[in-house]
Amino acid sequence: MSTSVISNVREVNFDGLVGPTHNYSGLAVGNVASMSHGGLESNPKEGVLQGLLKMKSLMEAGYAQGVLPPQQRPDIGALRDLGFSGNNHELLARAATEAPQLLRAVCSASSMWTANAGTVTPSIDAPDRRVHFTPANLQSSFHRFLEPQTTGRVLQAIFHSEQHFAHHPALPATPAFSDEGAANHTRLCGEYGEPGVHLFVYGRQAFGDVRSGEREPARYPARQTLEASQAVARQHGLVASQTVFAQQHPDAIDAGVFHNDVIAVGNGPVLLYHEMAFLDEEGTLDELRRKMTTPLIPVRVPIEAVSLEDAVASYLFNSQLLSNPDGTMTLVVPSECQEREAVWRTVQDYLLAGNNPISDVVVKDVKQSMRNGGGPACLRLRVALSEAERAALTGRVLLTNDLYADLTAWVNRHYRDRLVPGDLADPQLAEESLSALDELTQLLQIGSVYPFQLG
Ligand code: SUG
Repeated sequence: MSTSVISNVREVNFDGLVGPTHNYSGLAVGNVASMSHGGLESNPKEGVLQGLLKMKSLMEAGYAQGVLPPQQRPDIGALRDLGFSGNNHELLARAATEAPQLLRAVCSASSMWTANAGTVTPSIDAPDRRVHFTPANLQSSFHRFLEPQTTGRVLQAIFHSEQHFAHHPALPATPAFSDEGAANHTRLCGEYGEPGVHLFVYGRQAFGDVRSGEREPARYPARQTLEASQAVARQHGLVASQTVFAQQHPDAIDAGVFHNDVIAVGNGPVLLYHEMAFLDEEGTLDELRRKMTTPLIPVRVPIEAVSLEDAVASYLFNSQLLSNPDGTMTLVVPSECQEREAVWRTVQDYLLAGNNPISDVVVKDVKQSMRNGGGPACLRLRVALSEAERAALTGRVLLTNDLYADLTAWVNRHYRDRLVPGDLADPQLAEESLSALDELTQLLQIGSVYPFQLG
């Protein structure tokens, strides 16, 4: 462990492709957008193309861009585990009449939000100098609890080299270890190849002695536990000097901030956050300052500038903060930010005009995802990789013009442009979805990762 800095480390954003069954079923409790759009018509084709366009424009601007495949939906195996039987047609028809809520859950395209796929520690921070991964158990909702197994297989297929990558099991899927992955984890550092400090944000403590729940949200569930965050840090070999565990403000969770990435985003030494992000704002910043080897640059947005309601509706803090070679940063915001006057004014007069590295703002339309509560930052999993680690990736997963062209042609061959929850029982949709995914694994050259491929 003689190296203290690794050169040529870049952040690669691995965006999740929106799956062919993308729909609005209102499944996510505490997620205002998902709850309010349940039952609406969705457009899976538009959704996946919006995501691909975001990826392409960031690739063209010089950022490293990766792709992660969606999951097998409908998850027929989950329906079988729940007692439905017969061939796929019979089983889907029975689920649709007897338990439509289960059918909706096994059709959710929620794996598009790869910020929840897992937690990643870059090699410079790990004692064995490998990149570490833990798939998130996502046990707080049934439709997302279905993700971790395939997520683990996909991550192991792409980050396959044992020399460079280490994979850990998802934490026990029980409320005490409720884990939602990188959406509640921010690594702060100087250059990407320098050692960083890991900020883990949790909503509740499972085994602590919090008296009568007074510091926990009252209205909506806290999805991440302190114990889960601590366990992930332990798996990755992170020690106390490298970690800060901060509690999310319960009032923010009750206002619809179901993940920390709905109210804060960090990159390099910059932490852009809303004043209601942390229960102990000063304590959190002090600890970060003490542990970081580079000066922290906090960019605090006060509640007078952006209300919690505006933060949740616009997803300002679910923007991507991207580093440029000249030391400046670009903020990739969802177009909903332009629709809220207070938010747009804050972007212009405060963030861009302020004394901080954010030098420009790029607006992206990811409305299909936004209506289910997923903004630009939800759609990507950040993996900081050295040149050797990038070269060790398996499959065709780094975006190029050719891959973009192949993926859009694949979308045009397979995706529907209209889906209402009632369509989910259509056995034809299930067949279309599986044949699209089978073709995708060939296109991405990642081998067999789906249950239907594994037999
Ligand atoms: O877990 N929505 C997701 C949105 C996740 C956003 N991710 C981050 N903030 N990182 C969720 O609440 C809704 C699916 C539906 O209703 O079909 C949903 O699961």
